[in-house]
Amino acid sequence: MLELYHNAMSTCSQKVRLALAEKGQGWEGHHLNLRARDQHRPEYLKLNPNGVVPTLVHDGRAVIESAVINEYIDQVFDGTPLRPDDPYDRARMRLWTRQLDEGLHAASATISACIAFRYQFTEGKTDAQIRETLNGYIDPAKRARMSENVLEGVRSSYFRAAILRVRRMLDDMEARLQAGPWLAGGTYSLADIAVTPYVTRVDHLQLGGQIAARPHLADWYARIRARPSYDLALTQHFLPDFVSLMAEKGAAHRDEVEAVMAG
Ligand SMILES: N[C@@H](CCC(=O)N[C@@H](CS)C(=O)NCC(=O)O)C(=O)O
Repeated sequence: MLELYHNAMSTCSQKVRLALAEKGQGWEGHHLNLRARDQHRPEYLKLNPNGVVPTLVHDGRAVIESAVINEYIDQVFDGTPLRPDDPYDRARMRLWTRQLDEGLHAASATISACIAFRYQFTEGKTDAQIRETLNGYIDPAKRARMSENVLEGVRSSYFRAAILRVRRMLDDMEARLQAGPWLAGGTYSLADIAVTPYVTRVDHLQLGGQIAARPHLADWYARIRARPSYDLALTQHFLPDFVSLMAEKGAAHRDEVEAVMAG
């Protein structure tokens, strides 16, 4: 039995749903409401002590960390391989997946929170309720970052560096995709899967101009969205409230973000 503890709009969950869709693997879902802090409930912390989604439970055994989960999925389930055979290409694939845990995921989360998601934490909430939610983050670095991002929005001291980090991802992808259709080797791989949610987030935040300005990236993104896995793993799970909040607030802040991107 295969169970996935996930969240519809979480980038890390999207990565894992993509890998499962590419493998044609069915799963039973347990949806966690991150704003209601389901991820911090004691029963969930037994599965994932980091208090984050996703968690894959395969025949009763939990696997955590989306990059680790995706390699596990590729090893355990039949279907088209998602890791290149060639050791050099596989190393390059891991460089793409690894950078998410080395700042890129945090940068994307910062931009999303500063521009849009902060309103989900603050609207209709008392100061005490907002504090309680922010104090709930288990990782102290994340707690500090999210507190400032939610309270200060685009004035957060984390905002500018986060935009520049995401710009670097877009530039790195454009440079790599000039040499071939996929990020690591000659075939679609976990590298392409890993960054798909983050490029989608750029798009949702009304920064699609940054994708269009990079022709190889734009072509890759069109091919990625045409894959059945994108519909199954992402589009079918998009929450209209989240998408419209990102569209509204993203448009309001677009000039500001574009100015940092251009700087
Ligand atoms: N390195 C982890 C990061 C997981 C992560 O940060 N998940 C986010 C959603 S994308 C989450 O659960 N956030 C809620 C929280 O931190 O309380 C992974 O790749 O699985």
